[in-house]
Amino acid sequence: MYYNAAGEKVSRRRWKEMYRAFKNRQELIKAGLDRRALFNMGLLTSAGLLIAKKGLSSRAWADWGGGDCRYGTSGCGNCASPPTTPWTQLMPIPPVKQPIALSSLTGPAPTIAPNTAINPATGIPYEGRTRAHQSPIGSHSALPFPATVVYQVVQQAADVNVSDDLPPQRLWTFDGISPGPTYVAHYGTPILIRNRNLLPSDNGGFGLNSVSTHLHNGHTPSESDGFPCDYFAANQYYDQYYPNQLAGFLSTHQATNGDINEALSTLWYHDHREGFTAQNVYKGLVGSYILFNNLDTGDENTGYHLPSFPNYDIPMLFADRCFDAETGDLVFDTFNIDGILGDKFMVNGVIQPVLHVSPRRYRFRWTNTGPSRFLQLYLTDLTNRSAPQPFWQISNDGNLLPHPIQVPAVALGVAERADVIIDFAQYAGKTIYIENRLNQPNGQGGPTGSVVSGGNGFLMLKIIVDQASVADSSVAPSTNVSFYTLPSVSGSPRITRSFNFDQGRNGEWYVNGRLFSCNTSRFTVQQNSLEQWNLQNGWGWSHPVHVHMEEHQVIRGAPGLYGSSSDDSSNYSRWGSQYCWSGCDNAGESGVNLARKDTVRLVPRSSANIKMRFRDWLGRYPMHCHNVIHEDHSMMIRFDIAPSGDSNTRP
Ligand SMILES: [Cu+2]
Repeated sequence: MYYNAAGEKVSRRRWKEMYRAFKNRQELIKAGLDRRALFNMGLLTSAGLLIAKKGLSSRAWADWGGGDCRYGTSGCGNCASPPTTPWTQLMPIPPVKQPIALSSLTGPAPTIAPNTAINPATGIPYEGRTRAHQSPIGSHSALPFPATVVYQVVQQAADVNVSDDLPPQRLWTFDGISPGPTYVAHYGTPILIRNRNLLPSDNGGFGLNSVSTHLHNGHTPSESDGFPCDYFAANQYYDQYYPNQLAGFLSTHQATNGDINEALSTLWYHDHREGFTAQNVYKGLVGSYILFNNLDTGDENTGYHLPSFPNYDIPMLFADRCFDAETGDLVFDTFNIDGILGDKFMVNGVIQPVLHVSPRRYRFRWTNTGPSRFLQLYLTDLTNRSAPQPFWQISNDGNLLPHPIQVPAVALGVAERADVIIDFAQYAGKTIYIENRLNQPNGQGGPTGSVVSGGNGFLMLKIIVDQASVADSSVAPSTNVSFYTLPSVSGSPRITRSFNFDQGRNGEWYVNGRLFSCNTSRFTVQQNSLEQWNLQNGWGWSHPVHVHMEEHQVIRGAPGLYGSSSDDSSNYSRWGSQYCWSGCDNAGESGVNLARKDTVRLVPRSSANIKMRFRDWLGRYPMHCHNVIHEDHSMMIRFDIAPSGDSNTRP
């Protein structure tokens, strides 16, 4: 049986045509032809679209969906990966990254200014950094240099097993694994990571071995942020300094040590190379970064009493991917600039794995790593599919909510996160699945806004509650628990700016009608000021919009859960009516999304207004769509933070 992306049966002949188009495109990609070469050959339009010729239509692959992961009446991806048997591998839990002695770093000792001395072994500068670590790093007691905790991570190709039914995949990894190791950091303890690029020039079809690692949600100085244009070459290193300080710690109008209500918990890191973020992330360059403090401690006997790390506090990175129908190799379509939807679902790097748990509370840190698919995650009991299985959401993005909220599901655009508490005591001896029920049939639109009923979506993780009963000292989220309060963003902004996220005639993605350029700063934010940004979306797609460096609060236009099905009868906001209308409050889903965010979902024909303060660090940062395909083509805008700002209201 053969299907297209609409879930319609197609003939074997048509399927073969689609496969041939796909192979032709892969041949071009593997030939290493860049966009300029393809353009010169007359195969690309100026906007970067592959022209319809010899089966190379930009839609040819996008038309192709189906395969064994069909659900409901929709196809599920831009590909037809080989069949894989689910639940044969355990869910990997990436190891915690271990610090090393400063003297154990490969190469010269870290320096405040970039080490541009020529490495005699390579003939190029040791370090790829171009700007010094900014003041007061090295001159402030809280910011010693080098940091007292030092890591070294190596970006390298490695053969990784993602399924027993597929050949080993040659991925790009941190330390040989994808996802990479988990950093466990603590507020008040700055760290330095020497990031070594040993990626090969042979990319096996896609990816560029020039990288910039971004710590997503980090309150990070610009030169360590992983700004997309701060990429560095193979055989260089880049020292990144993460202060791990509360936002406001250098500000004149905050407490000396920063605002505790700005504390972060769940961050993640990923490649952010300008123009190649999608390829490099798709190829494996992602990982988790957790921040603890004396309230969110990682020990359920102290602080907020959240389940202890690492036994009962587990990061889960979700991703979808396409594999070649015949060879089983991971494939990427560089000619698809709408968004790539895979038909295989991975958790922590393995397709449909299994997790065994004890009958007690767990904290799961859910991250949607994309590249393009939106998720709405439910718990499903396949023996009682229509029964709601509510759980507790305690954070969104990197932030604990003011208090836990019981939810039927969590919606996550690319890069959005949610920490949830699930009490498996109620499921002792049973099997529960994490299921994505959000309908997103193909790469030419965002989610439809509808969800399918329980058991008819994609089962991503099988959780078997068969481990021994153990003590549970963690707090029950139902018992009047509270976390940080929301920092104030009341007051008049110094300036209100407007941004339009839309698509040009040739399929390119814009912010305010202009493409991203590394060297063009489109506006200047004044340090220690409050800004309001009004984000307006176009018609056709949903965009998860991410702002670097500072978090925001959504003051209008927070989207909630998508759709409504028989097991979601609550008054959550729905597709097309995503505003927080009167009556929604902090107890509801809209309240979840009115809390602190670093990524706001724009749904079609909607807008969202956000407010934020810019503190502590200066320099260049981007705002961009986190559908990484859109970001690369090139829905991103650079802004700079400086002692005095500009008055550009529509940059
Ligand atoms: Cu987008």
